[in-house]
Amino acid sequence: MGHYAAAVWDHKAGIEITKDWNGIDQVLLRNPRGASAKVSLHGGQVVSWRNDKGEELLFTSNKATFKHPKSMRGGIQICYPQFGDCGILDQHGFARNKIWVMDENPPPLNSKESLEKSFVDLLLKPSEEELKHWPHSYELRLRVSLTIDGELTLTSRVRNINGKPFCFLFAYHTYLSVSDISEVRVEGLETLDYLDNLSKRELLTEQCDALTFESEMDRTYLGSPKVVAVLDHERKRTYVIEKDGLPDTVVWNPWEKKAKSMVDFGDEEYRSMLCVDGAAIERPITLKPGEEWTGRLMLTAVRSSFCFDQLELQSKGFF
Ligand code: TA6
Repeated sequence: MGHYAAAVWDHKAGIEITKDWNGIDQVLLRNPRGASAKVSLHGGQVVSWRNDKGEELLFTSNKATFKHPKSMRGGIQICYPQFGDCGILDQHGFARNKIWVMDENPPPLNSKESLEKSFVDLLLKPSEEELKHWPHSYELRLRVSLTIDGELTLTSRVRNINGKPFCFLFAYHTYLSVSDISEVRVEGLETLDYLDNLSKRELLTEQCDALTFESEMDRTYLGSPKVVAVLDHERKRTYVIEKDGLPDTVVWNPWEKKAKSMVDFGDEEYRSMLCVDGAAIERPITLKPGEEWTGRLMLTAVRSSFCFDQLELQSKGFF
């Protein structure tokens, strides 16, 4: 492991390459305080995010299948160029089922990004064979970074490599680990319109101040704010989800009946997870030749169950 300098550490210093059970590379990012994140070249999937106490913050099913091309049930999956099963491709698109490559010489962090980061760039480009199924010339670059404070950032850049214009949907399918779903509430989505995926995407309006969970939920909140908070009262932990370029938020818990119907998901595991996905799915994104889109997700785990107002003020630097 490389040397950590007082002010800034070389982004390569906090990086370790390992192989998973199928011999596929995984990249482990560490920060000097003991936090870590692991991303697999299978699907560009973040398979682990741990805080400085080594606590795992993402959910992974105990019954997950680790067999290419199916993505592991859990972590943070890259859903591209489709979300859901409404298009011509597999459910949630092909990106999460492909083997990506690591960019050995990524462009440096830009001035807006903190220098105190360990990061890795993964790339996905279409093969000749794949172009037959989805004939669009794109490059998808995923930068996964971990700050000195243990904040996990995923930045995806989709570029149209001078092919004909194409459009796509995108989501970070994020499985958060929670103590028990009955202890969880989500703040930041009140008064928004949402599509209820359990009733043919009926358009409804959120009436509650905070989301709580007593049954299956599968909703796409439209035009959601930059900051959404997931509060776990039992663990006194709050996940702060900040989004750029991702106007929608998907909230999903399968609950008991659907949990039992999924072979790669334990019957009771719905109690210890919640999906809250930063997404761009209501309106497809269109890229003309040479154009680029960026979607950024920043995840922080805060040690206390702040109320949302405090989090919003904190995220704006009021204290
Ligand atoms: O999170 C929304 C959703 O589309 C749900 O409807 C459910 O299908 C979930 O994604 C999981 O999808 P997957 O293909 O990973 O089983």
